[in-house]
Amino acid sequence: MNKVIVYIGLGSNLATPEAQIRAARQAINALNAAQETAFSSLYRSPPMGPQDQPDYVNAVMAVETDLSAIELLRCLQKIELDHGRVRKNERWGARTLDLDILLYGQQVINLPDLIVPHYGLAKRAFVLYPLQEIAPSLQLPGLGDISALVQLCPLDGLVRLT
Ligand code: A4P
Ligand code: MG
Repeated sequence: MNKVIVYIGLGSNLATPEAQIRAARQAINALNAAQETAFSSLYRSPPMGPQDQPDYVNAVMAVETDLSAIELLRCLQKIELDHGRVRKNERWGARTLDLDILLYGQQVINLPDLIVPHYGLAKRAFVLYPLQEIAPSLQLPGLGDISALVQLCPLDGLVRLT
């Protein structure tokens, strides 16, 4: 099967977020079927959604994989659960680990369980800025140039961590 470059958004705002992001990176690399090709800096930002929760730490990772998009989603969901993620009913509530498939090659996917490009991608500073850091000339299917999207997106308090 052909290899595809996939961009994964990582986010955490509980239980030492930086450590959660690092552990998730290791767990993704431990999947035999996915090899890291790039990893952004870590970024901190105030919560989007309910404000009574801690700041988030986010990053974006590129991997090369021959897993299908759904197979990869199942692997990422298992990693979320292995890292103490508890799914609650509250939308956008605090979480130890959130792994989103941002882009799967140039494919547009509309399945009940999987929408790619990720629906929030074009409006979220905590996704666009780290994505641009590792893929400065990326074209997003249906959305255009990464640099044009970044220009339209205010930082909203996003800070790059060293
Ligand atoms: N799903 C559909 N498409 C995808 C995709 N491309 N990647 C489905 C991953 N999952 C996808 O996800 C809900 C369902 O989305 C899954 O069952 C999957 O089949 P979830 O992780 O259970 O729920 P969620 O993450 O709480 O919901 P949602 O709406 O995806 O939340 P978001 O959009 O991930 O936002 N503020 C800051 N500063 N930084 C953050 O990272 N994150 C969130 C969560 C809120 N506020 C934030 C941040
Ligand atoms: Mg999610």
